[in-house]
Amino acid sequence: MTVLVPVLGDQLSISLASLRDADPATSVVLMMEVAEEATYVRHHKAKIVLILSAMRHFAETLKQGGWQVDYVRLNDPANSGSFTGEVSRAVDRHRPDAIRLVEPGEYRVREAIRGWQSVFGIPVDILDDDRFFCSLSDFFTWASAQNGRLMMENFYRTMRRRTGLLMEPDGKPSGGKWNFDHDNRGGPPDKDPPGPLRFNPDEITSEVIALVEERFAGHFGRVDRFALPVTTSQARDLLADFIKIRLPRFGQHQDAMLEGADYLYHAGISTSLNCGLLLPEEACAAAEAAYCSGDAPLSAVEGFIRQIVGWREYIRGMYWRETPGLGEENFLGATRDLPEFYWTGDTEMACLGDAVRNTRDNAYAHHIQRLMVLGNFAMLAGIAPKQVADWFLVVYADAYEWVEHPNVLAMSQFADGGRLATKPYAASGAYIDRMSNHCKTCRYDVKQKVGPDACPFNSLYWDFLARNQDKLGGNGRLFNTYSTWRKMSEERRAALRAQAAEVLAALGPATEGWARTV
Ligand code: FAD
Ligand code: DLZ
Ligand code: SF4
Repeated sequence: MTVLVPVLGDQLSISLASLRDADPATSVVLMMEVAEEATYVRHHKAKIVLILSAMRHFAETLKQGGWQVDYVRLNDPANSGSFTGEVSRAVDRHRPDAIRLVEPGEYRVREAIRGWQSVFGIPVDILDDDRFFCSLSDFFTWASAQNGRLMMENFYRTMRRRTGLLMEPDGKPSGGKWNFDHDNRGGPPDKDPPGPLRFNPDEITSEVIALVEERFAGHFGRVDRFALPVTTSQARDLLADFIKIRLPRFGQHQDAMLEGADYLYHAGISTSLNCGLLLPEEACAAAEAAYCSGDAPLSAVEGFIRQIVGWREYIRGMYWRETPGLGEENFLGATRDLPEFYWTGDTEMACLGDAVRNTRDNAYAHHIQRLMVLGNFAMLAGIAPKQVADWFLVVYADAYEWVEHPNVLAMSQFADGGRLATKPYAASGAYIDRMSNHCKTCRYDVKQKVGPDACPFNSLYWDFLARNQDKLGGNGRLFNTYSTWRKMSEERRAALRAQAAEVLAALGPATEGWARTV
């Protein structure tokens, strides 16, 4: 009996369910570099390098562990370019009795795999991806018991109880509180702390960089400073360094931005978590241990663990609950094209320019840059959510539809009408000024709302609310905001809307079309 075990590029965990119980003597592990995965959206070059290099390293690890690995390279002349095409060729080569794989992270791929059994005429066994704390069936059970409103905070508390993370023996949360958000609202620090560990490309990565530069030359982003972890051992070093150096102040500066500071106190571990090099339980256990040993305060550790046990797991559950519909939603009816500067960074708005620079150079931006600068501006400007989602999927090395769609479409663009977030994450320049030092050097004046020097976020904020009053006016959490709008004089409101119209007219559409598939 021969079993073909396809392992996809975001399944690079030695404890993967399909490998865990398999017999190396009768299994053939299939790893496939396929063009379709790099081009269904035109991924940032660094993401392609990351996945291909990590796949090649993982294949070596498997071989050393006694596995038979059939590895198909991108430049193999017979490469069909797709998962289904490569599994078909592998079936011809190995004549397996069955195919066994872990469910993929994206709906698009899951749909393709569902057809394999009838196409290949052999059993296809699809296993749960148990590299998450919460299985999808447990998430759906939790969701169906919520009386309609699926609050992340409720899910998070359920997960804390279930995992025992930061829980006391009496069943109470450590420190007597579930949430230390109030301690975690500090503004920007004076200087950038030492960033995440950087890993110089070895021979395998250098070869992949050359391949990607040649084959995907037209894709967005820089790869000449590629330094992401591509093995589990590197990912663990990255995590250990974060726990020691940046975790203690992670909470305090979680929402802050500093010009030129790419990671601030963030961990930079999402690329490793999402392709399987690092497991979420390792990250949480390391953070909890730092609290127990007194090396990091509870507010920081709780904040970090909430991101992983709460947000990451909740987002994944929401993706599978809401997909495929979510990708097409557009509650606010936004239709404008994505402005060119999302690709070029060529804007006088300092906050946006810095976020795009980080994105282009590192295939990274931290949460507040993504949510309150890039996402916020797109929503205020009324950019079509599908274009915003495609952009986010292209530009980040940690982007997969399961994590990107709920974050972008539901959280940052309110395209789902509020099933995930109770109100839109809309903010004027004042928020960015409070949380960053960008406004100090910006050509615009954050205090001004109209006139040639006015911060564009200010008029766009009010215009967004006015434009969408029929859809958002009844939202209780926006009651005070709409009261303020109504109390403004008619002239003031007209001036703000005229200013916003000028800002929008100057945006113009993107011409590069990086996101479009080739
Ligand atoms: P840290 O701030 O150090 O947080 C630690 C970990 O918590 C992260 O590595 C991540 O695994 C997890 N986490 C935190 N917030 C979230 C969240 N909202 N959803 C899921 N996991 C979370 N994350 C992705 O992994 N891929 C994406 O494509 C992605 N797109 C996003 C788009 C938007 C508009 C927004 C607002 C957020 C997005 N996020 C995405 C979530 C978050 O921004 C990134 O996980 C984070 O910036 C990764 O950097 P880090 O490892 O330094 O995170
Ligand atoms: C992102 C990516 C890229 C760029 N290339 C490959 C690849 O060549 N082979 C592969 O197995 N996986 C790749 N991936 C990751 C897949 O896109 C990911 O496994 C699916 O989207 C399922 O989540
Ligand atoms: Fe951004 Fe406005 Fe501040 Fe400039 S003034 S950095 S555009 S918020």
